Amino acid sequence: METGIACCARGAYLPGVSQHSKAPVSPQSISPSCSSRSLKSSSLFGETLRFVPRSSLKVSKAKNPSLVTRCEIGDSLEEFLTKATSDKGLVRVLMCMGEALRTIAFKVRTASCGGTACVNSFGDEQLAVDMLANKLLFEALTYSHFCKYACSEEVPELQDMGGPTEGGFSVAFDPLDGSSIVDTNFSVGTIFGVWPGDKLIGVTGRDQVAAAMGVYGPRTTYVLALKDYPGSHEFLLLDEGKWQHVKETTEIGEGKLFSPGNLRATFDNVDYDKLINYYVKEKYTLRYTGGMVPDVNQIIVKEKGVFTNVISPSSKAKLRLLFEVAPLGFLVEKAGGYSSDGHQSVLDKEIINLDDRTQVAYGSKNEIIRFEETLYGKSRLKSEGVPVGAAA
Ligand code: AFP
Repeated sequence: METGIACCARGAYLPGVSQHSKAPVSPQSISPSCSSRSLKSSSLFGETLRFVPRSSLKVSKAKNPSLVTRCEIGDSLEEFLTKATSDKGLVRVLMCMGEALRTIAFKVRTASCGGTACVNSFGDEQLAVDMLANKLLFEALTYSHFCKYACSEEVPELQDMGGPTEGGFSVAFDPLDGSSIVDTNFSVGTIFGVWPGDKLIGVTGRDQVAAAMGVYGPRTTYVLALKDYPGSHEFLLLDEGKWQHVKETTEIGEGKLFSPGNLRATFDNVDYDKLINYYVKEKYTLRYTGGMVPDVNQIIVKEKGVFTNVISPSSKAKLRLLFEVAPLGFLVEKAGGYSSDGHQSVLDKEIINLDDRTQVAYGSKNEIIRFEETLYGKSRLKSEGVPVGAAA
């Protein structure tokens, strides 16, 4: 652990690398301790890529004043987590998931694609890359020793991971969202939510203690948020295998950027059709890949925009509340944005079945008001003022 060094005393230079790791990491290399390995500085670009101007350093205020509150851009994942929460079990779960994400990123990058599947072609075990991601995440959670139950979109049944109920966590994940677009080389990602104790049923997204996504694109990032710490935080995977804190988002502003999922529903949902026409008439910029992780991540990174995935009588809900919608809702709301199923925040929806599905929108406040008003004539977020609905 890189503790004992006051990060505020570091000045403009980002922390020296003291952990060693070699990417790629084989599945077996997620060690039981999940300890970080030591690293050498990047031999190709040296230290220059890790230089950040003083002006970009930020100081965050945690709600709990007993926590150290000076998390800085440039912190390693471990430094950030140990400052952001005093819960060592949660730190361990998130560190172990970081190890798995790093391995998955490599497996996605090197998968052979043909026909209907993308397959990991290295090592003795040849697995479809989404199944390999699934396996790596279950392994990471077992090794964390703080996960009671885990459950994935691929295996939607609670698996006992051996961790404690008291002081432990239950984790739901989508191992590789967008697996059908790996071959086209679009960005894909892993999504997960962390709940306290042993329950993933009868809980809501608001009960999460943390949520995160791994984004496998031109850059590999780990975006996470903690219940008791402000903001959503982006960590970049450096070439030496270390996660470095590169961005904090605490506000989502207004801006004309739209990401319209399940567009086929506009055929028999006139209100969704109206909403889409509004975006077009108002000359919004279209940014949609069909991968929910990059499509929602852009709202957090660009700090503006809206993502919609709306249903119709002939086009039913596809997105799963537990594995995708609630964890991403947590990340967007912690970043200062809003979420909605048309009537309420997706974080207030009770998870009744592991496989529950829902329509959803994420975005800035006005975008979510517009979404609710256009689809259902009113918005819970609106007290007064000028209507923003497409029907206005
Ligand atoms: P896959 O994992 O099957 O590729 O699905 C990805 C996804 O669940 C989500 O990432 C997208 O937002 C959504 O599907 C897009 O679905 P449609 O292409 O059916 O609109």
